[in-house]
Amino acid sequence: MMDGSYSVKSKGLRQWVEDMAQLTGAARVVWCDGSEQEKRDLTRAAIAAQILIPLNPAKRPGCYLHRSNPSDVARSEHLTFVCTPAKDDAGPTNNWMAPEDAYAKLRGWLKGSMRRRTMYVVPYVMGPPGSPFAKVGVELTDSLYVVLNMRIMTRMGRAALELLSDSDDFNRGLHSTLDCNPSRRLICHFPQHNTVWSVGSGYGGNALLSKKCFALRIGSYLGRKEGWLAEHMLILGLESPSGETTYVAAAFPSACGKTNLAMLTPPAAFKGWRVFTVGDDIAWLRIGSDGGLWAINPEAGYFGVAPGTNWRSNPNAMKTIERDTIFTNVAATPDGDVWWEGMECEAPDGTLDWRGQPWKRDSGEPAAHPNSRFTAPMSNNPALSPRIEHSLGVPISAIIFGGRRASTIPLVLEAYDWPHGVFFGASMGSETTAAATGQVGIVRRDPMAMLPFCGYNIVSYFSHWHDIGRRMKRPPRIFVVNWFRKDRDGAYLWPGYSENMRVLKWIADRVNGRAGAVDTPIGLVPREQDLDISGLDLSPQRLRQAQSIDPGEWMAELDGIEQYFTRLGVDSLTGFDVQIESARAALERGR
Ligand code: GTP
Ligand code: SPV
Ligand code: MN
Repeated sequence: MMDGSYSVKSKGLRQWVEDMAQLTGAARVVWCDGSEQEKRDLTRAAIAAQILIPLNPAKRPGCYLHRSNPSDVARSEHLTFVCTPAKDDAGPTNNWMAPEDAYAKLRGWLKGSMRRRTMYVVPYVMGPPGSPFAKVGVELTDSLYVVLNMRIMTRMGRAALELLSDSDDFNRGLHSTLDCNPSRRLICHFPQHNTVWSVGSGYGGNALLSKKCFALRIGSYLGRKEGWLAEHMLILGLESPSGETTYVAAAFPSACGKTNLAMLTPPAAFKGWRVFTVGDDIAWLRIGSDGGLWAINPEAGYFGVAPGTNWRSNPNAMKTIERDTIFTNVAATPDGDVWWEGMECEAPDGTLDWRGQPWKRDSGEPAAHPNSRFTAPMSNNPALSPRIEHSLGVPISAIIFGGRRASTIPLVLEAYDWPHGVFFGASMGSETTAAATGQVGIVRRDPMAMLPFCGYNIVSYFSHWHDIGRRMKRPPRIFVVNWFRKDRDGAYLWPGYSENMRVLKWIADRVNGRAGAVDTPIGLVPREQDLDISGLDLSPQRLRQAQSIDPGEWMAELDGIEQYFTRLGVDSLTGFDVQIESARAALERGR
């Protein structure tokens, strides 16, 4: 911790911190430096305040459990606003408030909100410092939990102030927990001021302002202005036995498998193949001097979904969370360890649920919250890409769009070209998950998995995607995947997890010109001989079902997509109307 702002060169930063301390009436202002000593001090304070519960150091060294307010367990999309001067700039998918109204309302709530609290100044860098991609943010927060999470999720502390130097160009994030009451909760973005004000929530994407607020909502706005893309994407490197690495970025909606794919362990039959994690949630993508698309992961840690994570589904994640991890809203075992649904073992007797109450196995209630998470440093990941600190990032050969769809969408599909792929991305649908409050399991359109995260008009966002495509000499190929298709009995048709490697391999072989495909009315798919299913315990009939394209289902899908685009006010410049018509015509011909 630094004694004060004396070493801060940025006048704009000093002034802003002073203004915000005055507004919130903070009893104390603490500048974070990111040091080990500071981590020890803040952790001790968090334990004393019962914000963190130490886990058994023999089982989980350096690990803690946090139980959030039960009314504050996921992102609050209905309370998230984009406050651009003109409503149209926020577009049809964002909640909008006039900036002056939002500032006025929040000022009222923030006034004196930190009177008995400490305001932590958390400077951080998104991206490798020194990279042309890197950007500085500063979050002011009264939450120790937020500070300790930001320390894992970003490159936090002195490095950020050094990079910022005397510049005033940084994201201004103000966060106050208030009393976690949803009736006094708002997450407001002011893209034109590079500013985010978040009040009334201490959870995840609502409160760790580097993540969805800066890296995606404000990031996408800046990306449009500056000619790049901020996306809700994992990045991975796929190394073949001959040592060739193919980099892939994939956009799946929240809790639809990004972390799992990014950390994939290939199945036994894929000897010599390796997956390296570059990022698990966010990608910043730029056109490189070679005319290709280059990506970095702006984050430094993972805020991953706990339920479903186990030694079989994701051994690299299990390794990653063995130490120095903060667990949020998982269940606690009597021996000081953690538990969640989808672990391979039963919960032991005496397990406490995510609220800290004794868990009754027959209660029908989960022990861990469905959106319970781990915050872990990426340096713990055994599969971390060696290129993670590379200032230019990695060259992307393929982009994948995926969702959680029980029907219609085949296991894998390849677009004919960039505009067709943009149409795929824009028309994506997915079942809602516990990552946001609201009903779970209903299919909603989620363009590019950015529905909750695009910080400006989604129709201009589609044009921006087209524009990026036009500016590239060597655009990545675009694919669609669906791990979540079900049979009539509701069982998954595809085993998923490590077996997704088989689909990744086809994708890599396609972009490297080594695999075949066959045309369908919707796009290109692998023929039976194109997908490597050696050692896979799956009947050919189920695989065909997972891969099938049903003309009736697709006609209905296209109708749904068309209605959605009409609702958004998508114009013919996107070319989406032509894409829909040619798919319809192809389906008609095929019948
Ligand atoms: P966010 O962090 O919310 O953006 O989510 P994410 O996209 O990183 O999702 P994550 O990888 O954490 O997976 C979410 C849930 O889906 C977990 O419960 C996983 O176990 C499950 N899941 C991931 N991959 C697969 C898969 O291939 N098949 C099936 N059936 N489930 C999967
Ligand atoms: C998501 O919901 O997509 C997440 C978790 O990655 S949160 O940080 O809460 O947004
Ligand atoms: Mn996410």
